[in-house]
Amino acid sequence: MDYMKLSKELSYALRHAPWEYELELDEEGWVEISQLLVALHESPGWRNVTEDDMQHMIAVSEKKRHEINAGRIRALYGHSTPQKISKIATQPPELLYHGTPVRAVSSIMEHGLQPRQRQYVHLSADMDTARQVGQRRDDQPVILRVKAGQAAREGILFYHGNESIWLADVIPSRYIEQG
Ligand code: HQG
Repeated sequence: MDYMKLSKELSYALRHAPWEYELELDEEGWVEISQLLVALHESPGWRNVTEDDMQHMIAVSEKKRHEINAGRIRALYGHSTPQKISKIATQPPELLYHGTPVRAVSSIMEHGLQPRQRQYVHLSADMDTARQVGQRRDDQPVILRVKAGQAAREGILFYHGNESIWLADVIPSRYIEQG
């Protein structure tokens, strides 16, 4: 079993295109694993995939992208589906980080951090994670510091994704520092 491939397939289904699997995410992004399996079993590459494979994939993944509970599975972050996944706002750490390509910085400092194609802005709890996120698009990404504590106290909403990822609504540039 190629667990990385399975993770990508499930991320696609649970973050971006559940309708292609005849699934509907509930308000918190959950779907029944049994329904997901019905759809996966129709495709030749996933004919034998099981819930145990999904459990194992989550256990061996470097990043906690998905979670399983009581026969259901969901993506923890990254959604782009039209209906916004509801999250409970919580107080973030004082500082969060965001890794981005050099070419995006001037626009971010002008317009703030925007969710772009996703439902929420994604922030990292530490600089290493932010660097890895930024390196998807630039060998030498810029790591921005986000004054999350202050932003939250002033009304910007933050949400927990996993232990290293936080989500937020648009973050105005006054809370963002470079270098
Ligand atoms: C940028 C992956 C111009 C932003 C990662 C980013 C993460 C702006 C891009 C997770 C902007 C959006 C999310 C503005 C934001 N002007 N550019 N005003 N505001 N941007 O992929 O944070 O491996 O939607 O800097 O590791 O890169 O798939 O967000 O470069 O955790 O699990 O617009 O996705 O996780 O890109 O990544 P994305 P992201 P997985």
